[in-house]
Amino acid sequence: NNHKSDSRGALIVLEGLDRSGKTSQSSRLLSYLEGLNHSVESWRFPDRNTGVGQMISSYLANESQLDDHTIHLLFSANRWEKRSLMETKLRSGTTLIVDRYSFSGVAFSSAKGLDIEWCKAPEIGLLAPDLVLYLDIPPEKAAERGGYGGERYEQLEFQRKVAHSYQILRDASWKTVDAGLPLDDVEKQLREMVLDCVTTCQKGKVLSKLWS
Ligand code: 2DT
Repeated sequence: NNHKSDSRGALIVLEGLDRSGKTSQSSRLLSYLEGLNHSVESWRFPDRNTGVGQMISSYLANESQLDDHTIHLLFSANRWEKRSLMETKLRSGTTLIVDRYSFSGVAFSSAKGLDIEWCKAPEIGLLAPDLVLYLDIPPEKAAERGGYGGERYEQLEFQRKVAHSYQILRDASWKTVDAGLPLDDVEKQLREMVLDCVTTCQKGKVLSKLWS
């Protein structure tokens, strides 16, 4: 893959409510960048394959109960255990398309009533994304799409709170796309933003840390 050794990859994060289309768009972006011969991988958090990830997975499936602070720290630990691999990949020129990251961590836990600064603290020092793509959809519209599985957070009332938390969290650097549009239209907009970011990173944009 071109540029592999002499320029770094981009850290691109997709955020949004459940059923906003993050997973579909991640795989479309992966194919798109692969088609352009970029070195690229698609990641997601939680990563349910690790030991910590298995604890998270059983919590989400309502098979175990955990204190709100405890599960928050597990989600964060699940990112920390992938941090060094993430940095190695980026520095070796691989772009990472990541489905959910620290912003989901803060949005979901603060939606339960936890203090937002407390929620952010364990994320300090993780790699900062080069681009955050927010797939914006009203909670009611997302719910209409159906296919909420039976997992813990997949309820309209809670998704409304998460949407509110995302509004507080997002800053001017986030790129928002109307996720109510047809998939192809959303993809078209995302492609442009992603390509732009990949190019900026290839040109030497510095890899930084949260929260900056
Ligand atoms: P998926 O349905 O996308 O697998 O997400 N979540 C996720 C948190 O509460 N904190 C986090 O740090 C992350 C990454 C969002 C599973 C659910 O886990 C929530 C939905």
